[in-house]
Amino acid sequence: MSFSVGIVGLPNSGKSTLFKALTKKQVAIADYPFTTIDPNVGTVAVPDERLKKIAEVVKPEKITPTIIEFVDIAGLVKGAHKGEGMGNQFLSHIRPCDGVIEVIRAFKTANIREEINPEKDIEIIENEFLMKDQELGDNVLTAKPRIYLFNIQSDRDPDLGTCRDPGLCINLKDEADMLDLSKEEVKELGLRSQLDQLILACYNVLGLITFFTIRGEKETRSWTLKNDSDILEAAAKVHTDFSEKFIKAGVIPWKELIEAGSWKEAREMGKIKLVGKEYIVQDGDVIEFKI
Ligand SMILES: Nc1nc2c(ncn2[C@@H]2O[C@H](COP(=O)(O)OP(=O)(O)O)[C@@H](O)[C@H]2O)c(=O)[nH]1
Ligand SMILES: [Mg+2]
Repeated sequence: MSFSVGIVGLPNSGKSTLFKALTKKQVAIADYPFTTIDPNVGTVAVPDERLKKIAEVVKPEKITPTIIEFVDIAGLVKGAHKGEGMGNQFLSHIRPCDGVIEVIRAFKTANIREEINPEKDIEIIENEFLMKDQELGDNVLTAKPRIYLFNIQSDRDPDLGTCRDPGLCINLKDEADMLDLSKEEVKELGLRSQLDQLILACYNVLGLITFFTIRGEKETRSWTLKNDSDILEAAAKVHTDFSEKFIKAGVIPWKELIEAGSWKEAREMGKIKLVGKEYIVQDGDVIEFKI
């Protein structure tokens, strides 16, 4: 199971623009056979320099990045909790998500004449969450970790307020336009995508960490885990056999592996720590399960 982030916001805030830009990063579905094939769900590779650096040392045939899912959730309007617009349908789409990105319109267009008011838009969204939670007597929606994405225009209007924390100011139109340009053109125009930063911000706000596995020279892979998980939970991510028949695991921080130059050398230098099932996995651990 991968972690998922719902993209919510009022109509025309830029949700689908963001979704389209993010899913350009879509990875081959074959590696993730359990991913649902749904046009509103996109599987996105989590950018990680560490994976690249480990692969430079290990030289595997295949590098597989861990993923995070984004869901384009349409239909949030004022009164959705009472059934306005797509009403309850949209709220049920948010429920299974681990967190949400609130896309807030902070750009002007000729065809959108209403006043732009990011703070008011946030209030409407949060109020819909709150009303729904109160109605159902739980706190499912208001308790979701969130990121505020202020969809700004290049010549940012200072009256539109500053971004909220945790959040980012991104020009989604630029992000979408960048998709049609070559790498060289993007560089020439001095553009810089902030999508990687957004993906990592989601990772942080959801309290996720990454660990790595090396399968000989076959495959080097990154995996996502909740912060504070023990090694059995990490093992279960990789293979049920690894958790059910777990005996111990060899663990080394990714940087030490790079410094050693190879797994073999790291072992000879005594850098690979043998751990039992109580071990709490640390962000950046490279793990070899022994069964
Ligand atoms: N000027 C400008 N227009 C945008 C921006 N983001 C989205 N739009 C436009 O706003 C409209 C709605 O965008 P869309 O992503 O479909 O919004 P959604 O309803 O939230 O899914 C489209 O016509 C987009 O081209 C932006 O950053 N700047
Ligand atoms: Mg849309």
